[in-house]
Amino acid sequence: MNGTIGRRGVLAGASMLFLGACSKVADSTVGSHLLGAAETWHKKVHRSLADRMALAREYEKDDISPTFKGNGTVNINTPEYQAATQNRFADWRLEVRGMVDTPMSLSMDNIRALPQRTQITRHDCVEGWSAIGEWTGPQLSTLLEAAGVQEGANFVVFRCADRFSQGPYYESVDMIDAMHPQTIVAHMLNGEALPVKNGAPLRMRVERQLGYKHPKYLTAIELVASLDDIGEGQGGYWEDHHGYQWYAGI
Ligand SMILES: Nc1nc2c(c(=O)[nH]1)N[C@H]1C(S)=C(S)[C@@H](COP(=O)(O)O)O[C@H]1N2
Ligand SMILES: [Mo]
Repeated sequence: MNGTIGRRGVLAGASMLFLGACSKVADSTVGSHLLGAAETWHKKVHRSLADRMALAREYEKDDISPTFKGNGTVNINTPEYQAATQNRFADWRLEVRGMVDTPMSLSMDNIRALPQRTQITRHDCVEGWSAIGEWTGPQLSTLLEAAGVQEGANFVVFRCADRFSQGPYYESVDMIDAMHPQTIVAHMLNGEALPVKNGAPLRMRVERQLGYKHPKYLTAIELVASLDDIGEGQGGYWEDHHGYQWYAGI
């Protein structure tokens, strides 16, 4: 796959799967009504893929919430993090590692120098609150294309600097959410550097997912084939410790 998985790569891979399945049915002697059923299934899967690629609603400046509350970890009481806030995260690094051709360690300047996306979206937390904010940062797809995703990488794991009760906070998404145009590595909220309570200096925005899938205090992006060896194997902090759904699409 040449180290890059674009939107096309994901779709081409998916349609190859469908073609394989359909030709198997066609070869069988079971009859054409089965083929018809397969076609319906084929269309449904296409529809749901298209649905997964659809954009989350974007709002206007006037819709921005006056305050965007901090939830979960809202500060990190380690000497390292406190020192990092003091020098405005000049030494913060974001690693891109795992199943990539070129592992990277990016500075905040590197991240700010990439093409940026700004989006005003609504964040929905399972605890029952929402807030609208304007987020800015490079698309995750830009970082993944630069690093060169290797064939067989199926998930992106996000590592965070904070510990949240039982341990480190981590999350993961599949390649469809990873390559989604609104999945960005945000370093700004409402035109300002990301506040500490909202995950300074970097946090994910995965706009088609619920709030807990948006990791704050981001330190690394890891490409993996399987989630089995990540934490307890369910793909994230909430999934492993509190039984939340891994797929929290909205
Ligand atoms: N590292 C880290 N990321 C996190 C959390 C956390 O506690 N630690 N909480 C999650 C939850 S449940 C929500 S709703 C959002 C809250 O984002 P906010 O603090 O910007 O409101 O961050 C998510 N990402
Ligand atoms: Mo949440």
